[in-house]
Amino acid sequence: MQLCNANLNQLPTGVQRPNFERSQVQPGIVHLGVGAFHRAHQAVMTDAVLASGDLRWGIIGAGLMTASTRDALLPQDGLYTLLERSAESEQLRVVGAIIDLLGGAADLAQVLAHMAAPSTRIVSLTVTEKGYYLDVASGQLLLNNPMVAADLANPTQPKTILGLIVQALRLRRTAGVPPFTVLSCDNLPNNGKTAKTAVLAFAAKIDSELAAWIMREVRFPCTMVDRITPATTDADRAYVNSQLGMTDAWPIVTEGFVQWVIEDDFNQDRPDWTLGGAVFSNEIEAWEAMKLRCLNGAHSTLAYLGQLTGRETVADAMQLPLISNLLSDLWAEVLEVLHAPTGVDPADYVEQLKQRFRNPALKHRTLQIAMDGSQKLPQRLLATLRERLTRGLPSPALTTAIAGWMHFAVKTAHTPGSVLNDPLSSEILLQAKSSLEPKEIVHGLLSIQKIFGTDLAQHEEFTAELLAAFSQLAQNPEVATAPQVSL
Ligand code: CS2
Repeated sequence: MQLCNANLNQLPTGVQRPNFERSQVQPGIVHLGVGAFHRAHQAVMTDAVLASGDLRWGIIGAGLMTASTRDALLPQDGLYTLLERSAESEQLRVVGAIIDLLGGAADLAQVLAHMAAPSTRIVSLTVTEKGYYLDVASGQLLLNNPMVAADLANPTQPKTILGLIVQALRLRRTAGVPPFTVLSCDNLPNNGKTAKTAVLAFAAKIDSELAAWIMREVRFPCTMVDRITPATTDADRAYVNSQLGMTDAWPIVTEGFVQWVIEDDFNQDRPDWTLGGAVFSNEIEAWEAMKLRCLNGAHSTLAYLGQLTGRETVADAMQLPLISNLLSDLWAEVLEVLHAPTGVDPADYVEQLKQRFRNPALKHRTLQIAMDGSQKLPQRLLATLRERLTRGLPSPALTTAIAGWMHFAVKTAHTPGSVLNDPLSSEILLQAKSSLEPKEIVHGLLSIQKIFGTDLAQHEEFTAELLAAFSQLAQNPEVATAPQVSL
C-alpha cells in the first residue's frame, strides 16, 4: 500500500494528517527547490494555513536540477511524511500542502507557465547559496557562469532561478498581471535583498526597462529560516514505512524545533503563516545575523573539525571536548559583537543550540554540512571575524574554524577518491595541493578572493594567527590532517 489521498484513512491513528479537503486547494505558491528543508519548514507552515480553512495557498513544488522529488511524490499525490525527532519523543505527520510537482529540464517550460499564472502570488526559493549565482565575497553576478551565460543568451527558455524569475515577471508585466513576491528561504544574510540584487543584475543585462519595473514593483522580503533537517537515509525510509504500514518513497526526518521570521513586505496578499508558528518582524537583519553566525557558523566549524576527527554526525562531534570547547569559545566571540533582536537573549539562544546539536535522534552528517564551504564561510564566520578585527579583538576560535576548513580541503585534495563538494572546488583543490608547506598552503587558500576578498590576506596579524592555528591543528593528536603536510 502506498501513501496517497485514497489511503489517508488507512494511516495508524497516531499519525497526523491533512484535515482539509485537498481537492479544493488552489495553487498560490510556486516553490523552487523542493528539497528536504522546504518540506520540513515552509510546506509545514503552509499546511497549517490550509488546515485553518484558507485553501488559496497550495504549493507547486519544482526541482530545477533533478526530477527526483517529483518522481517520488507525484504517485503519492504530493503527500509525504514528516518525522519530528527530539531526544525524548517523536511525532509522525503527513503533510498535504504540496499539490503538484515538477522537476528537471523537461518540466522547465511548465514551471515558467505556473510562475507566470495570475494565481501565483508568491515564488519562494530554497536553492542553496550557490543557486543565486553571486560571487559571495563581492556580491557581483557571476556573468561567466555557464548557466547564467546560457540564460542570458536565451532568456525565453530559462534554466536558472534568475532566468525563470525574470522571464516570468516579463510575461506578467506584458499581460498586465501584477508581479509575485519573491520569497527567499535560503541561509544568506539579507536573503531577500540578495535575491533582489541577483535578479536585478540579471534583468539589467536583458532589458533595462524591465529591470527598472522589477526594482519598483517587486517585493523581495527577507526571512530567517531555521530547522535542522538532515538528508533522508534508507534507514529513515524503512523506519517511517514500518510505522505507517504503507510506503512513502521520500519521507523527511527533522527536529522538533522550527523557526521562521519573515519581513512583512509582500506584493499581494499572503498566507497567515503565524498559524504555523512563523513570526512577522521588521528586525530581520538581526534575526538572520544571530542565526547565521551562532547556528550555521558553529555548524560549519563542527563539520570541518568533525570530519578531521572522524565524527560522522553532529551529535557525535558534540561529544568530543575538543569540539564542544571550541564551539563555546566561538559563541563567546560571536556574541561579543552581535546585535541580537529585541527581547532575545543570545545566551539562551546558544544554550538551546547546544541541546539541538546534541539531539542523538538526528543523524545529521558532518560531511553534508561541510559541503559548499566557499559559499558558507563568508556569512557564517568571516562576517564576525571582520567585525572583531575592526574592533581590534582577537578571534582564536574563528581562526581555528577557518584553519579547520583549510585542513579539510587539503585532506580531501590528498585523499585518493575523495571529492570536494563545492562550486569552487577546482580553485580550492589547486591551492590545497600547490605545496606541502603550511605557510604556502594557508596563503594560497587565503588568496581565493571569491571567498576571502582581499582584506584578510593583507592583515598580517590575522594571517600569522591563521598559520599558527593551522599548524596547531596539524600537531593535535586528536586531529587527523593530511599526513603529507610538512610541519
Ligand atoms: C547547515 C544548515 O547544511 C548546513 O550548512 O548548517 O542546513 C542548517 O542545518 C540549517 O540552516 C538549520 O536551520
